[in-house]
Amino acid sequence: MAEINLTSLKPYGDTTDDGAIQLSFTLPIEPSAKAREAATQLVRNWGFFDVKIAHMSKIGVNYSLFVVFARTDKGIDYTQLEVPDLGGEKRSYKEIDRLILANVKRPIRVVGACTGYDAHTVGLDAILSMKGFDGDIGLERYKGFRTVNMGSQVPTEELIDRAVKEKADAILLSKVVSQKDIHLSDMRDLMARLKKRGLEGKFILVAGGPRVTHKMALELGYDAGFTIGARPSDVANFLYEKLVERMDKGETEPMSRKKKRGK
Ligand code: B12
Repeated sequence: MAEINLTSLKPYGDTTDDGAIQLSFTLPIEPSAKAREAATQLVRNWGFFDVKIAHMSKIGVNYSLFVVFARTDKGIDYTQLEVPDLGGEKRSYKEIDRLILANVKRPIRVVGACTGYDAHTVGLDAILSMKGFDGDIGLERYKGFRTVNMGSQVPTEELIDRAVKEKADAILLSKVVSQKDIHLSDMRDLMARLKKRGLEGKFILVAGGPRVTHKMALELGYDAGFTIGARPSDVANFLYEKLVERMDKGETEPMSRKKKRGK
């Protein structure tokens, strides 16, 4: 097997280090030989070579979709990257439920919503609803969670009001649409309003969505960010561990307990 050069990591297409990539984009012109040449030159202008148009089709009046194969010689030094990772132990729902019962001694209260303009509820439902996602049951089905799913297009103030009313331990925010970085502004909006109401640090703050990363969430002052492929048990386990950490610091009820948990 070919050795992988991690100090200059490149995409793999047919052979190691060939730098092969696939791009897809739309141009606001009709498909034609000229449009094909425009797409080719555009991709070359971006620094790629061996540019091949694999697909060109009309996707509306005056719009063409392109799928392009190309190559790059630029790599990244993978050994130098430092990225925060949610990590954590993988635990089954039964195990997490048992730990909550043993160590928190009450259900963890969570309130979730998609705020602002965002109407994409499938991601949040995947985490919260009974049926869950990818064979992993949702938080509603755990004995160790009491969940409120407020659905979509919830004004941020209403989400905060509900979290206060429910004495929530955690707020779960789903942001799917990322046009014009609306996911970032809505995440900041929640943080700013919490601060304004003197509720900063009161809740465990978890954001999720396809364009959310854990790194980004931490930078915005959240406790965690979950992205594509997140499973309910990952979120449940994170919430359990975070709550126990807060209890140990005496930041939340029940009273501070220093005992090592996880057994
Ligand atoms: C279904 C869908 C819709 C449905 C939504 C129905 C519903 N009730 O949710 C409808 C038809 C309403 C819709 C509308 C629109 N949509 Co739409 N939609 C999609 C689609 C096809 C699938 C999204 C989905 O359900 N994914 C499956 C779930 C399970 O994945 P997920 O959301 O990533 O969730 C996972 C993780 O991200 C994470 N997660 C998500 N949220 C949370 C929250 C927490 C707390 C945690 C812990 C984890 C977590 O866990 C989940 C499980 O792993 C995507 C394209 C795609 N293939 O993704 C476009 C897409 C999201 N839509 C898009 C757009 C543009 C729109 C519209 C603006 C279209 C329009 N012009 O009208 C409108 C916007 C409406 C609005 N006001 O928000 C764009 C967004 C582009 C962008 N960068 O912002 C996409 C990417 C399509 C595209 N390629 O253009 N859409």
